[in-house]
Amino acid sequence: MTDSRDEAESGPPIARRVMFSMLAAGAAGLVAAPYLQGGWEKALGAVSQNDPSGLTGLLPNPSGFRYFSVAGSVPPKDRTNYRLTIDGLVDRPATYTLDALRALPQTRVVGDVECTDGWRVPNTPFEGVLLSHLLDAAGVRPEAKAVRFTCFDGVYSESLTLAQARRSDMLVALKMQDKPLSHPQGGPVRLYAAPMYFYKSAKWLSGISVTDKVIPGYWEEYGYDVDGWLDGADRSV
Ligand SMILES: Nc1nc2c(c(=O)[nH]1)N[C@H]1C(S)=C(S)[C@@H](COP(=O)(O)O)O[C@H]1N2
Ligand SMILES: [Mo]
Repeated sequence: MTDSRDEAESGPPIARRVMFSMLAAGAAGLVAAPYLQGGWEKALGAVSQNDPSGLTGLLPNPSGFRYFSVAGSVPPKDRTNYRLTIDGLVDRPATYTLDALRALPQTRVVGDVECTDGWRVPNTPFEGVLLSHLLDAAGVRPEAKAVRFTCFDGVYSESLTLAQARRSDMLVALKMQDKPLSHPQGGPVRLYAAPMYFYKSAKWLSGISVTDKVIPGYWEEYGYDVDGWLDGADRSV
């Protein structure tokens, strides 16, 4: 897998062509999503000598979760260097350390984890700070309409309308299944948008910016629904 990442960054044109065709596959729609399951590293692994079948990236680990990242590698962050910034259309922009987030009231949300390609881990408990709490603390201005999320992988982004963001099941999560979120799971802090497909739940969350309109996120540029409600979700906001 490490070999394939090196190829992607610096390697021969063939690797770049493969990457580009993966991108085109993603653009073709949700049907192609399982192929992209493992992110670029594992998608490229599909043509590597280590794993000619590419299947390792498609198999769930024993917990039922699958690792997904559109970034080749993401430098881990911990309580010494993690920061979450809230800015944009707010009266009081703020930057939180991990300790500062841990010191705020913690809320538990239990929901189904499910992405567009059908993998599912039901009744998964997450814990963290309500997104609405951070928005209220920052003082959202009247003209604000939406929230944009950015990540310290430097690539991924997501969005919610302000009304969606204020729901009581939208969490800035610090824990999953009663344990601190690990780095592969998007820790130390990720979004958990419980009523929506898991692609809405941005991993490695580093920025929350209040905006005057919805700015489509990473996968939404490739056709994923901006309003990524799960089937059967209570859509009232
Ligand atoms: N930063 C970042 N967040 C992300 C993604 C990503 O590639 N990068 N993938 C999304 C998708 S499509 C899914 S299914 C989940 C996967 O989370 P997991 O790796 O913890 O299972 O994260 C979502 N959030
Ligand atoms: Mo996903």
